[in-house]
Amino acid sequence: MSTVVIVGAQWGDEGKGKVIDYLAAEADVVVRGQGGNNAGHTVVVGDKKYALHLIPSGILYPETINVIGNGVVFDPEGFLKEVEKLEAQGISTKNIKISDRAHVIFPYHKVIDALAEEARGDQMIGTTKKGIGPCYMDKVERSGIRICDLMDKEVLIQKVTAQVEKKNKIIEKIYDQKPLDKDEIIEKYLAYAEKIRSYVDDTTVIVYDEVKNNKKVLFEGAQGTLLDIDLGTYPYVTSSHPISGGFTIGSGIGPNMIEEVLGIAKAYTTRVGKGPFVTEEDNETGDKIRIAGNEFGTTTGRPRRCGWFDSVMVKYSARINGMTCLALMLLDVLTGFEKIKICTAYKIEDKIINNFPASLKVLEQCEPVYEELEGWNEDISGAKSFEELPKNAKKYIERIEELVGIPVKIVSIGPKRSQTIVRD
Ligand code: 2SA
Ligand code: MG
Repeated sequence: MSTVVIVGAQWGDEGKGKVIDYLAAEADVVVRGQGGNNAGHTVVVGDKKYALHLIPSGILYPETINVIGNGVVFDPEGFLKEVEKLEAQGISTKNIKISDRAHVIFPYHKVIDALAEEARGDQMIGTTKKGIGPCYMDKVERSGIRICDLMDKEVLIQKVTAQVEKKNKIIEKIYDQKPLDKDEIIEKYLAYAEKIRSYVDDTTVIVYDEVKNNKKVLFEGAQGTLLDIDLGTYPYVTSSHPISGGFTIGSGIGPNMIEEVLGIAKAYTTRVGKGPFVTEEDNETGDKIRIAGNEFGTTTGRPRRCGWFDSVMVKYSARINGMTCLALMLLDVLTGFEKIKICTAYKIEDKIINNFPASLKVLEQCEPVYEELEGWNEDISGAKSFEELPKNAKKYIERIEELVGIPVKIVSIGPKRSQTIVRD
């Protein structure tokens, strides 16, 4: 297949970075189309570990073009820090293209993100405080500042001046905090502009041409399906479209240019941030998964909430993304559990629910209906094929395929590139 979309099937952190890195070996282009440096992808190569946020995971291959598409919200400070870190690790960052249409994150977005969270009190979303939501708000309100504006000194000064004045009113009048200094922001962003200028391009043309020339293009989703602003667990979601359809808008391609949609799911479920989580194990089981899976946020270091695999949710994900197959990640984390549970349906009192509900109130009342499978104790981290896996691990994978309704083509049994089983 020459174009593949990779999406998170759950609430993010499914291990997309690893799969993308694996597939990027053969890709000509890797494209990000939504979110920003709220994302955190960990890629392990040999004994080196790379934490990527805004830069596509194809960066670890010197020949791959890495596109930051128009749908991304771009934080120049975060970007330049990431570039610096990668360069220090010996990774060339030459092959990055930043869309001239992407919206830019400014300090007032981050300040407002944090203040709005605080104001929400116990209704807080648990955002990464990277300014993502407020930047998308400006975009939708049609007052955002884009990369093409950042590239034009006159436009930048005019737009930042207007925005800082407006945002300071919010910061001072609503939140009773110190206003931001416009000149300081302008000076900083003019310097950033020069540092990123060589990366800026019309990425819609690059992506289109590459697809038309039958090059291998990977669309790298960030966050996960259930964090989608439209189809996720609203309002406990991010402000963009992490689903496959998000790429048509977020990178400027037609939907008919997407050939395959690979969903990435963990062999269990995690969530960072607030919101309902039907299969959560807020107990010793959850702690055991968290420790075995090192379930802490890549961007914020927050401990992730952990629980069992939820097939109601992943089946919903498979449907709304048009997933053609699934990669099942972190299967090794479940080694040593005597019994492993899979949620096959939800119920409220005696009523069985098979489709993922829209209402949070309903979702909060849902109890998981579990099926219990036998676990395995064998170390699976060195398995080279599906056949080599213990009988119970194979049964677990096959049951997931049955419940979700699509094949599991990739099984990950450890963080290394070599610990990846690809099935025919
Ligand atoms: P935001 O900052 O506005 O996008 O937050 C809104 C919700 O989206 C969730 N969110 C994430 N969930 C999982 N992983 C994410 N990336 C980092 C990681 C997170 C981290 O890979 O670990 O390091 O903490 C991510 N980004 C956003 C967020 O938790 C809110 O629920
Ligand atoms: Mg992550």
